[in-house]
Amino acid sequence: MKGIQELISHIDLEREVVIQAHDFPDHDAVGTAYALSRLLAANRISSRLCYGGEIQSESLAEMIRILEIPITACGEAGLDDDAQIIIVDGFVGNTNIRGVPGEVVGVVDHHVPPTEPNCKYFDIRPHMGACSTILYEYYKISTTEMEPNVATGLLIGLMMDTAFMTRGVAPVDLEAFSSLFFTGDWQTGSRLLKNSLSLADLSVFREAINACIVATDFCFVPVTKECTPEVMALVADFFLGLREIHFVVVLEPEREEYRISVRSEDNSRPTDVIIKKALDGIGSGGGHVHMGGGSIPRDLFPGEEVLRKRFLRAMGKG
Ligand SMILES: [Mn+2]
Repeated sequence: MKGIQELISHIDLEREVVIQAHDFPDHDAVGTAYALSRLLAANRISSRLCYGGEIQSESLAEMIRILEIPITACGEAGLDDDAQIIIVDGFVGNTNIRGVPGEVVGVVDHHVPPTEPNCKYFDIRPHMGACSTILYEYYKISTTEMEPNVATGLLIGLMMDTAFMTRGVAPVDLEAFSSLFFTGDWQTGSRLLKNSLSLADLSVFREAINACIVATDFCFVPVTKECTPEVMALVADFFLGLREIHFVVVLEPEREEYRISVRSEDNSRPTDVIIKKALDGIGSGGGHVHMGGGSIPRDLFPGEEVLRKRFLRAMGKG
């Protein structure tokens, strides 16, 4: 059985342990990283928390403040080559993990990996709605009492990734939810998640509503304004909320690449499969059945209309 004791058996106690959330982390990644560091602490192993890129989400920044999570950017952490890295909610083969010094000893994740991780310990459970649920199980199996702040962080991660328990939910996610709900502070958690937009984001929505192209139940939404992954995800969720729409692609330009955020309400069109087909040869991406994302380097970007048609073809419609 995978769990904290097996992970610990692979850790060299003489060397530093660093828990790394994926680049431009989300609530699930930070909540999981924090829970893991506290669980290691309960086993008398100290660790540091870091992330690649930057925190782009205001609500995540507030979660970190309120829960007093001691996480810093990898660049500021001053990691040395000797560090033992545990990656959560993402995988080293994945493009959203930045190459940091140190040895990757562990991966705890709920995304389908592109290849099997090449490290001492990995626990990857793609059927789970959130990485937070995996940490819930680690606490449960090891019968470790969970601090309220840890529970709140995991609850936020779980609610975020499952869109308040309506997306990709496994039975164990429900078990985790009902336990974390009473151990943690669900009011704070839901307030943070339900106020993640600001007036400044309205311009992106305005543009998206004007630019969207609908073909039967597929909505393609090219925006030209740069926005955070979180706002992109909320734009995608907004369009998925339209009764006629069952598949959404939001396209957004960044400095060096185009990013896409994808949502599906149709199990026969899982986002990870459709993204891989549509971006074949021009970009990369992945995700789960109901939510996914990807990126296309600028020099390979085929143009909005060609990209839209690639998605139509990937869905067998064109
Ligand atoms: Mn996640």
